[in-house]
Amino acid sequence: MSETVALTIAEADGLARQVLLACGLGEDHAAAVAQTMVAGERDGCTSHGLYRLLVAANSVARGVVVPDAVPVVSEPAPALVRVDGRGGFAQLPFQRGLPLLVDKARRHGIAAMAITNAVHFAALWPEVEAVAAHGLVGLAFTPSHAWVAPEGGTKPVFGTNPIAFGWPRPGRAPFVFDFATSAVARGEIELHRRAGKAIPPDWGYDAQGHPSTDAEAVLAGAMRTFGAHKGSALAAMVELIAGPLIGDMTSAESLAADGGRGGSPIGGELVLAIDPAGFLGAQVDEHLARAEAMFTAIEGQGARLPGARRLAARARSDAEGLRIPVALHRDIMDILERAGA
Ligand code: NDP
Ligand code: PYC
Repeated sequence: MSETVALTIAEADGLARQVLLACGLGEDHAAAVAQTMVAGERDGCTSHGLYRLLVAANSVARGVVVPDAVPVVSEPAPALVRVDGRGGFAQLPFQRGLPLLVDKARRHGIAAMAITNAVHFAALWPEVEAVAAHGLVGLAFTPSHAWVAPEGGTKPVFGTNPIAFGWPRPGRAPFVFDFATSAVARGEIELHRRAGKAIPPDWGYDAQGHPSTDAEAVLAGAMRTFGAHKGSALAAMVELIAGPLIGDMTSAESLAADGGRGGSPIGGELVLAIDPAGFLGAQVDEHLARAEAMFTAIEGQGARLPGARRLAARARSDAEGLRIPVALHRDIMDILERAGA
């Protein structure tokens, strides 16, 4: 018997929307949230793909997220955009704020958007990719829940706090990386737990502060930062610039606000957009062409660019469609059944 279920990308999008609508999301939220989950599945980012339907349904059921929130866009300063997510998922606020962010980056050379009061369950690369699609350099940061110990400690302080970067490349997909500042995304540990698989010993500690290969024990203990003190410093930076700097919660505050409900992180996200033409004017093409030499030097020695695996997975999914584990498909269909849809 096959252990996967085949779906076309259109079927996956339809299923994701149906589930999200059944959970009570408004049409516009369901469309935006489905888009990011299906993009994750399509690009082989399974920890932030259709698995996130289970996570989103849980956040709605536990009252963590406002399913039909109407985001409010404002302009606190000429180069700044603020989008108050009003407690809803972060995807729609991002979509609502993006046109103004792009416009301000073009006008001022650089602009920033703070999304506040939103629930975050997703990968950040779709957002910097969307910024780069406008020919702009993009950076995005968000805290999560306090699950990660600082280097040298064993008790959680930081979130998994991803950093994403997008660089537009003439005539081809942008250069994009996106990683948690923890050794691995928590979603990856959750997938190991679902599959009953051990995790590497350097991903985290059990509740007693001992390195552990038991996914469940690390989820209940503390994750580790990537790159020792360097990841720890970057995680602290994300806490600050996507927390207090924009008037929103730290990961510790987000976990406290969750109050044991087990929902996705609540809080803020900072998105920066830089227009290369701001510094370079008419010489922008010449300098973007120089940047290509760096990519050639990386790939020319057989090293791969971040994003290359994802884009290869995208091409494969576009040609062959998607395959998801039977157990995941069953759990997704269970949500529909429970909702009576
Ligand atoms: P990975 O460690 O899997 O990948 C991180 C980045 O490194 C990707 O851009 C990846 O490119 C690149 N990469 C991986 N291996 C190589 C290699 N050998 N050579 C060059 N580049 C490489 O990601 P994480 O587990 O850290 O994070 C996964 C996702 O989880 C991210 O999308 C992140 O946004 C999300 N997340 C979201 C959070 C939230 O609060 N919303 C919190 C934490 C994580 P490629 O994709 O091509 O492999
Ligand atoms: O995988 O660490 C994670 C995560 C947190 C919020 C969304 N994804």
